[in-house]
Amino acid sequence: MAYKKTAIVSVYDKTGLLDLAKGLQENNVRILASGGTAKMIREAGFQVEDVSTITHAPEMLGGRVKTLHPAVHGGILARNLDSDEKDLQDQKIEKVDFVVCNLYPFKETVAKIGVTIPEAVEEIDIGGVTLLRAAAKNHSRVAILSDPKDYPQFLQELSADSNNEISQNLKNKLALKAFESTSDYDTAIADFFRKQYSENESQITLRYGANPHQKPAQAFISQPYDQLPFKVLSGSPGYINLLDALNSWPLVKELSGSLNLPAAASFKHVSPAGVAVGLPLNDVEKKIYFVSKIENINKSPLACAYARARGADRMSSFGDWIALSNVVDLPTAQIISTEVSDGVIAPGYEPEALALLQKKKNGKYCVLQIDPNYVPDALETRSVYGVSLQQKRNDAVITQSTFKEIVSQNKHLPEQAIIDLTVATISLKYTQSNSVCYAKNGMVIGLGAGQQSRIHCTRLAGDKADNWWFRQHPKVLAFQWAKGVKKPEKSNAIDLFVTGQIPTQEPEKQEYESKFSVVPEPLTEEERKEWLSKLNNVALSSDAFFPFPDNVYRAVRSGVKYIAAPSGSVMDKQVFGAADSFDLVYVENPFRLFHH
Ligand code: 93A
Repeated sequence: MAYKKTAIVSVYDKTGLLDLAKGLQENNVRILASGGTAKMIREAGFQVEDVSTITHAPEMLGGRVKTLHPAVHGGILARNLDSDEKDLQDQKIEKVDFVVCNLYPFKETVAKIGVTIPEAVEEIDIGGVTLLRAAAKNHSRVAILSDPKDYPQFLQELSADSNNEISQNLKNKLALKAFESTSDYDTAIADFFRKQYSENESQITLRYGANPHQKPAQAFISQPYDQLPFKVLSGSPGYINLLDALNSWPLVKELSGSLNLPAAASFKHVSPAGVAVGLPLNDVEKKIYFVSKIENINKSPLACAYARARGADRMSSFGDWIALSNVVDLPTAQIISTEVSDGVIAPGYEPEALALLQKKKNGKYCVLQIDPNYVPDALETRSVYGVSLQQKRNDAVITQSTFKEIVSQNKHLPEQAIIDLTVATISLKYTQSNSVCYAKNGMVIGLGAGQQSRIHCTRLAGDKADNWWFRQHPKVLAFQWAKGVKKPEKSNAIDLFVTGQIPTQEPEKQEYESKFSVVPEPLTEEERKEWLSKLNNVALSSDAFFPFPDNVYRAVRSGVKYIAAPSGSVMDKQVFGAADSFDLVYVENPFRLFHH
C-alpha cells in the first residue's frame, strides 16, 4: 500500500508511543524508527520499519550513530523546491513529514551522586538533537513532536485533514518547543562541563544561596566569556556577598569615572550603607569615622573615600561588603583590617595591602579582584519563581551635566552641590527601591532604602543624616570611654545617645553606662534644636518623583538645600512650590532610577 506520509520516530521516553504508533498507522503514515523504539512498536503489533531500511547502514558505535545519515536528514531538511527535489531524486531519498524524538536523560544522569564523566558523556544525545533541530528548522513543512503531551493534538489534526496535513500554527508551536528543548539540553550539558573543567574560572560553587538551606548554589558566566570577571584572592564569597560585590563595584566605578576621584562603597544586603569619594578628612571627621590612628590618611584619597563610606552609618556598615574604585593601598587596607567586614572588591591590591587583608578573619576574609575592563551584556536576565525576566541593563550615565534642568526659582548650584548630587544619585542607581539619599562633603550621610513609601524613605534617610550630624556634636566628641571598649560597642552607644534612646531600664542601662568612664549627660531639646539648625547645604536625590510636598518639608529639617528628583507627579507644581518657599535649588533628574 502507498503511504501518504512518513514519520521518523526515535524516543527515549516511550510514554504514549503505542497510542501514537496506532494513530500513525490508522492514518496510513509510514513509520521508520530507531532500535529500541522500533522494537517496542513492533512487539505491540504495529507496522514499523527500521531506520536502516532507508540508510542502508546499521546502528553502530554502540548506538552512538543511529539516525545520523543523509537519507534521514536530507529527507527532513528538504524544502518543496525544484532543486531540493532533484537532489533527493538523485540520491534516492524520500521526504520525511513528521519527526518524533525526545532525548537521552542527560539531566537525570548528572543529578545522580558520584556520576563519572564517561557516564555523563554517553548520555549526550547527538542524533536526537540533530533530528529535533533539523525538523524544527524545516517547520514550514515538517512537524516535530518532542513532547508526548503533544501526541493527542497532533493525531487529532492528522485524522481531521483528508490529506493528513498538520496546520502551520501547530507546526510553529511544535518547532518552538523543540528549540526550547535542545536549548535547555545544551544548557544542562554546559553547566555540567563548566563545573568539571572550569571551576574557579568561569564557575564557582557557593556554600549555599541566600540561606543555608538553599543548596546547591553557584555563580557562573557563560559564553562569550571563559572567565568570571573577578578572581578570588582570599576567602570564599557567598551568594549575598556576590550580590553586594556585583552591585557595589559598578557603583564605585561609575562614581569615580564621573567625578574623577577615587570612590568607595560600604554595602549591606544589596544596598549601600555608605558611599563616598576621596575628599580629605578634617580632625572631627577622622575622629567620628574612627580613623585618627591611620597615618597620613589624607595622602590616600581612596582611604578617605572608604573612611567616609564606612563612617556614614557605622551601625549599618557593621559586617559590610566593600567596593573600592582603585588599587587598594596600605592605609585603606589598614582601615579595613580594623573593622568588622565580610569582604572587598577592587581592581587590584598593592602587595602589602593584600597581605594585610589576607590575614583578616584568619584568612577567611573575602578578597575579590575585578577586571576593571569587564563590560556586562546589555541585556540582563533573572529567574523569579520559574519565570525569566529580562531587561536592558540600567546604563543611564549620570554625570555632572545630568543636573542642568533646574525647575526652582533659585538656580544657583555650586560645584560641591553637584558633586554631592552625583554621589547621591549614582548611589541610588544601585540601591533597592524606593530610595532617597542625603549627601554632603562628597559622601552619603543618610540613605533610606527598600521602603514602600517615599516619605518613609525621606524620613528614614533624614533621620540617618541627623544621626551622622549629631555624632559630631561636641558632647559626643568629648565622650570618655571605659577601658577596652571596642569600636562596635562605641558605635552602638553613640547611636543610642544621638537617637535619644538612652536606656532607662536594667540590664540595658547598666550595659550602656559600662561603656563610659564618665556617663555623658543626654542632649537637651534645646541643644538638639540648636545643633540641627547648623546642618546645611545638604544635597538630596530621590530615585523617583516626590508625590507630595511633605518630602520637601522633611528634607529641609535636615539641612537640605539641593534636591534632584525626576518629575512627573501630578503634584509637581506643589512640590516645586514647596522647594521655592525654602529657597531650595530643585533639579529635574532625567532618569528614574528604580533598582531591584
Ligand atoms: O547516540 S545518538 O546521539 N546517535 C544517534 O544517531 C541517534 N539517533 C537517535 N542517539 C540517537 N538517538 C536517540 O536515541 C534519540 O534522541 C532517542 O532518545 C534515542 C532512542 O533510541 P532507541 O530507539 O534505540 O530507544
